Amino acid sequence: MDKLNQVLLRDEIRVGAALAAWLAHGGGEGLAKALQAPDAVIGAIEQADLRGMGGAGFATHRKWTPVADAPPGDKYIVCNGNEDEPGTFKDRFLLEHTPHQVIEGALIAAVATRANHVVLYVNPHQPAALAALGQAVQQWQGHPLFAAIGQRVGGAVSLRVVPSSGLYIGGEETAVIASVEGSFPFPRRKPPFPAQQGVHGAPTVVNNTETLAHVPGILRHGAAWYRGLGISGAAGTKLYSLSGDVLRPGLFELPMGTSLQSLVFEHGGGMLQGKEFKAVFTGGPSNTLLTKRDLDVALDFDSVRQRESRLGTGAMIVVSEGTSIVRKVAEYVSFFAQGSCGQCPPCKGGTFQLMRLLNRIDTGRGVRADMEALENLCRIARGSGRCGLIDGAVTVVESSVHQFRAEYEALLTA
Ligand code: L3W
Repeated sequence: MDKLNQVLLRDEIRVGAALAAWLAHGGGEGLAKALQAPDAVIGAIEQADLRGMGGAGFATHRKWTPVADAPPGDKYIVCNGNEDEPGTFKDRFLLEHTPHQVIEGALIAAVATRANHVVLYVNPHQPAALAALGQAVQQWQGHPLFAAIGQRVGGAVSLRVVPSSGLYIGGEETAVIASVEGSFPFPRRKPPFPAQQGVHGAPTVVNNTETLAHVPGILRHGAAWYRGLGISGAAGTKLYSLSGDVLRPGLFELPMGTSLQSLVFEHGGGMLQGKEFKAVFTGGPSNTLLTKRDLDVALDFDSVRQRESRLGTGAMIVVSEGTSIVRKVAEYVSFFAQGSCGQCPPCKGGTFQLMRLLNRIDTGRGVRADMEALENLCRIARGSGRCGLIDGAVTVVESSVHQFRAEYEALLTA
């Protein structure tokens, strides 16, 4: 791996809960700079072109600005560490190995927006992350830099860890807000966006863990430095969770815009012996599949969108020729069906029916009418939920039917 391009995962900053070690390797400098010029922080984040790394790729400064502009009062920064979708394992790594980087990013967001509550929302199925973060929080609370944030914000700042319910849906941002308020993680419709009405109705930034981990480096080294880390106009670096039929699966921090070809065949070591590349489910996995003709695509938000897919969380699940696409899609739709919160009947019933039809076809019990029902269901189910869960399930089904129809047809008995 090209160490020069590693920013988040440098060996020397994988210090676990040791704040002194983080500070000894440049940690804290970004926060100190933010405290010196708090009103310049959001401009730096905009110039850096930092985007949301949890799936949507939404411009981070556009989330921070309305919170900063809101009248004084309670405001929240929530670090979303629920990470529970298949094939994504980046946030857990950050929280376990470099929790101070994430916390410093969240504290810089608090300085920029004058937020007086910082919540680190973590999946309890990741106990090592939870433990590291808990210890790290205690160390920050005793540090003068933390005390200085109170002066900017105009009062005491709370910094706490909130374990999530561990449910997949608890990672959807409005469900995050409900969880932090102590309620069941039911998503709600947007708008209002969290920036307008979040935790207890207060303006709230909900950022993915990786997004916040990029922030200290941007403040420390500058926006131009960060932008320069990317390839062909894409900014910064990205954590790619690579899994499936590759020789070296794992977590890779690479320049944003690295090609799929390079991720799979250079960094991932290529396909397992005797296997041929077939397709990639991108994080996660709720998007249009990438196939052989997409190997040249630059893995950044805009380039992947041009191929009518999405970079998502940066998860890349590689499958080889000989793997049944129908089986894989049935597995993922089953995951979504189990993860549906049940609040919207078309989502709960729709994902269940998609799963049932896919399982019939996959196990050789499907007939042409099942295929028609599957496609009809996709058409009527899209957009029928409060959140994007049903849309993700529909997207992966529709994409697989479009790109691998022959596989479905070959399984039909009549
Ligand atoms: C302020 C405005 N904020 C939009 C914010 C909005 C949100 C972000 C993007 O789905 C994707 C989804 C999953 N003022 C705003 C504004 N915003 N307009 O921008 O919005 P949206 O609705 O596109 O995003 P989303 O609903 O957060 C995120 C994909 O991520 N995904 C999901 C992973 C799920 C988990 C889990 O644990 N449950 O991680 C993975 O790729 O499919 O496409 O923040 O508030 N005018």
